Amino acid sequence: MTESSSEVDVVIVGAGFAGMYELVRMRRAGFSAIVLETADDVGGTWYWNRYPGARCDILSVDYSYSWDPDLQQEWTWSERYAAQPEILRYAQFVADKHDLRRDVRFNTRVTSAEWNDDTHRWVIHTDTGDDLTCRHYIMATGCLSMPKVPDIEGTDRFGGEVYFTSTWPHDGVDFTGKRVAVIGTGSSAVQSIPLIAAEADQLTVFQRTPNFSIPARNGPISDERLAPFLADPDAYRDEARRSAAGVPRETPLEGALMVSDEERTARYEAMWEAGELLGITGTFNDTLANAESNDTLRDFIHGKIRSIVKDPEVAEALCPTNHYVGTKRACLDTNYYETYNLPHVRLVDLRKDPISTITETGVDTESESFEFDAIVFATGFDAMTGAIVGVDITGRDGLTLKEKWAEGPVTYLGLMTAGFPNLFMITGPGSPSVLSNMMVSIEQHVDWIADALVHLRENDLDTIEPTELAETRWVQHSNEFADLTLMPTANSWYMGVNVPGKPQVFLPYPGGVGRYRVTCDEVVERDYLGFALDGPSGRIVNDGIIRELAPDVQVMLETMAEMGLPPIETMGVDGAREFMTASGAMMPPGPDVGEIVDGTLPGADGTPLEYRLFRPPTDGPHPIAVYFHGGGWVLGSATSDDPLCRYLCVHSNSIIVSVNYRHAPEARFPAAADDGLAAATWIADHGEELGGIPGQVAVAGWSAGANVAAVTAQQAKLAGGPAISGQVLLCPVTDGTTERPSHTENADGYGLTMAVMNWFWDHYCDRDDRADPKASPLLGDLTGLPPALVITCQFDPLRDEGDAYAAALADAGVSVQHLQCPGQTHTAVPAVGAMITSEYARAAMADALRSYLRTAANA
Ligand code: NA7
Repeated sequence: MTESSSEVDVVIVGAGFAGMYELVRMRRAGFSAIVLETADDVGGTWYWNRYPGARCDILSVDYSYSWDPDLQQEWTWSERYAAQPEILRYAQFVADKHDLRRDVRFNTRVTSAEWNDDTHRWVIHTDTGDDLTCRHYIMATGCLSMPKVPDIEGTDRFGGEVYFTSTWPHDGVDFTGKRVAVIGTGSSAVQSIPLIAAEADQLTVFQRTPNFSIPARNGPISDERLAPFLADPDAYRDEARRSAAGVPRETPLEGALMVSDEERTARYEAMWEAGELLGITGTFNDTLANAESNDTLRDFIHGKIRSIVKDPEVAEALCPTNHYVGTKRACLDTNYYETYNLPHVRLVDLRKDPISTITETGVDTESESFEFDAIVFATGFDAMTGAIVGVDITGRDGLTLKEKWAEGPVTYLGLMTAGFPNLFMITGPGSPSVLSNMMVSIEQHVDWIADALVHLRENDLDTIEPTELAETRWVQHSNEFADLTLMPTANSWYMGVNVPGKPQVFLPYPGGVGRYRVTCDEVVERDYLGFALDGPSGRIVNDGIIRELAPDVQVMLETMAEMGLPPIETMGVDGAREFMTASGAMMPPGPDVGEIVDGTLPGADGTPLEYRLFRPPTDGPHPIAVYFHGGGWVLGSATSDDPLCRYLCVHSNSIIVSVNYRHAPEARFPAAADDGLAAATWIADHGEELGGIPGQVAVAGWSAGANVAAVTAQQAKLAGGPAISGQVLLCPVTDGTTERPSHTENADGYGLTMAVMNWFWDHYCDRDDRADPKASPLLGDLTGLPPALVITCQFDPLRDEGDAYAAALADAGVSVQHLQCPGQTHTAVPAVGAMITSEYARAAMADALRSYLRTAANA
């Protein structure tokens, strides 16, 4: 490719690690490609960020290419965390080895790019005046490459030396004998401050937000740490690709609060000694999700800071208190906190004394004037989107990317965005990127893009572009994941908060690189699901949603699949019951209630039925709801749905009486149905004795328990009592025919399977009896029934029969609230404290009970 050519298959912007590898892949695939690069050499981030102390914060053995196996033999890192000059030399070595520079136009900045929908080409304009036309336009521009414009008044007034860590002079800076200010205490500052302090006459650090930092313990990597890589590099890399953050690590099995104080401290000490970024939040499995767990880590690091920094006031100022550990990118340092013990180093806490202006000679805070010879801005970047929207990119119909992303970036998989065909982003917003080892994420994106381009060529297609549905739902999925964590609570650049006026949305995908890779691969396997592909042979729109399950449900199902448990129906009845008891014991217990009373009441045939009564902590008497547990009429007990009962008790401020009923196969149909009515009658009659409001009860239940509840409401109507004020039916079994689409679509893979459902039915009820409304309440007379809340879940085999029941109740004139829960499964809603995204469904259950019972009490 020569400079005079103006048309290529692919233009790649950026000659950092992403652009370099993309060029390799394009060449290998036989595409003509040009890389445009502002700098005069390769290296990207490592070309620009030359400040003292700049080094990676992922071990170099991990932060290195895997695509050239020989490279792993040819290059040896001198330290655990290589410094910038060594990483830049590595990039240059790769460029030399693969003769990459011949396809790179250095000193060339892309100024704008437009899509031509007639020619199906991008036109790329550069500041050299040379335009390029290409089929595919790939932004390999990095996540932290657009320095934040200084937002401090008077910045350009300062007459002394001004430096930005992000664009450091190539021949270095000598601070000897100088009075130096560093503004900012992010990673760049934390790395550079000790080295600047070693030279400067005086160093003043202006800190707005302290960060969490642990010692990097840099030096040669230990044989022990390197051993797994050397033993089998391919397996090691493969593990990295499947891991959460792109580095092989054991997944912690415990939460921070599950171990003793001593054990927790010992593990944190080990983390502090190990000096690895991912270890900070990777010591326990709930550090980034549970505030209380995170507090234990915060306290530990605070203790370390206080033990190192001698001046207690300075130590306090350095202790981060306004964000959880890991919700802003934590740092690895070498002597950072120790530096504040030096007599010529001063920390100015801007939270107490903000900067009012930068002056000709220094910095004025609200209460003090400082004079400096040099100011170092370590103020960060317009992260993840800055470099992308920094170029005027115009897609189809004149829409610019800046306009499209005005409320925050919208991408499919962080790779592409609708309206901008053939525009790819490497590690774009919506991909794991900055939450991961960038090398692993870069290689995965480059490979995916290269494969997509080959796919287009092989299928005589010109363009690829995500559908709006696919990208909207991807953004939603990513946000839902983020909302399961503490990450969105911090004022971080992950959230765009550091740049004034930037929309505040969580930018990277927080589901982990392994899971993300599986997702990207699945998109391809499902014929580029969520993409429209177009070419001379026609347009193929494969609209769809790649991840419909709520993220916590997805994680739960993945965990269960990994456990490889045998199907319940193969365990035998006793085995299944034991299994259900054991798995229930592993669930969070649910909220505290005022009182729990265990007792028995007479069933339909006089058999004593256990019940557990949950009384709210508020003053009574309270109205009463009768709750029937799930378990397919075969499994479960009065205590097996404890967490949900506790939740309903507290949130509806009602007594919940969870009552057992006789189980199959020992007592087959209609034992459970008859016991439901007997229990509701007894509880309504004995309400006062139970400390509640007598006369009326509501009924509630889950799954087969919801079947018993629905049948009880019908039987009570037919029997003329007891008075049922309302029915709350969660994923009810309503119809024994099991021939609806959801029975097939969701037959397997979502917790409750049709195999086990059929096993339950067979134990409970003869086929001939299933048409009886006491087995299939959908077939009953629904007129005159009490108001109902029916909750159904998208990925539940029972979804359609629940939906049908809600519709039939409404047709019969019953007041029905029908809540259909997208992304949820049969077992998700009862999992109080474990499944966060179904909280609204539990809240709806409690609200419904409250309203039925209060209405009844006031009647
Ligand atoms: P960061 O982590 O964004 O740090 C920037 C720092 O500058 C941070 O402490 C900011 O405080 C501070 N800052 C920014 N603007 C101001 C103003 N106006 N006044 C005072 N202080 C300010 O960037 P880095 O370059 O250190 O690190 C970026 C990443 O590169 C790093 O995480 C690694 O992944 C590599 P704030 O926290 O906003 O209050």
